[in-house]
Amino acid sequence: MTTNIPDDHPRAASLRTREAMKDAVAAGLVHPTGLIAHGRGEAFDYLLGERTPPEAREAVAEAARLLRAAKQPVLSLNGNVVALAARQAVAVQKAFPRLVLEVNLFHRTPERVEALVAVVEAAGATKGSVLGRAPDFRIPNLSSDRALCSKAGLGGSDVVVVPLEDGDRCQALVAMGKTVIAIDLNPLSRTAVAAHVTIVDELTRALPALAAALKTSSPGAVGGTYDNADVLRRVKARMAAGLGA
Ligand code: PTJ
Repeated sequence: MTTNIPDDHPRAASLRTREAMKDAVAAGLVHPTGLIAHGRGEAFDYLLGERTPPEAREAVAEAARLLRAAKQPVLSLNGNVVALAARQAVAVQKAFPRLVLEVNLFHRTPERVEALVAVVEAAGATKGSVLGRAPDFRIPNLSSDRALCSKAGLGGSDVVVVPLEDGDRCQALVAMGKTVIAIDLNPLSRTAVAAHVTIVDELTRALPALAAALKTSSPGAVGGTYDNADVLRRVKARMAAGLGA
């Protein structure tokens, strides 16, 4: 059932995205619990005034530096990410062709992986380039199906971008010695805290900013002056100020 969303509705864009997410659940792309994750993201975006904060720009610049220096950079894709931003994810890969795209799911079924890979290819990824269908690696100390991945992608990566991630896998990736860049509107999440760089911004704003930064950035290793804890502290203060607290 399609809902009539009037163009002049003050929340038309948000309602259209919700409608698209609902359709993506019906199509088997997004897991039903992905709608809950989306709602949590919306709530935090509200606290940002639905605008990119300066702290996210700092994080994007650092992320681009780290990715440019990586040997095997990977962007991890789950159901929500593909439904919301397949086109933007492909644009990041086109801006930085060494970047590997890999579908990696918490609620993993072969059918969902196939369907999500097909959507990313339809959005412009080179056919056969999106990994995820044939995992040959397990992330250690992670019992969920998110542990299943590819050596040529997440398994062998040194720098990995994890949008809308669950905390367990983020911590497991950090424990493997990988440099982890999270995109997460919730600055309190375990993912946001565990990652080396956390871009606290909405995915469809963050990915185009990352694509643009990758075109101009010079490479840089982890361990410079960037301080993720300080960035998170400042973005939390910004959200609190948004509440009038
Ligand atoms: O597709 P699957 O099977 O791999 O499952 C994916 C979901 C998203 C269901 C799974 O990873 C999950 O449950 O995620 P969490 O633990 O709810 O974490 C998602 C995080 O992303 C939350 O902290 C949200 O605030 C944040 N988030 C949600 N929507 C957005 C977002 N961050 C940035 N942009 C968004 N659009």
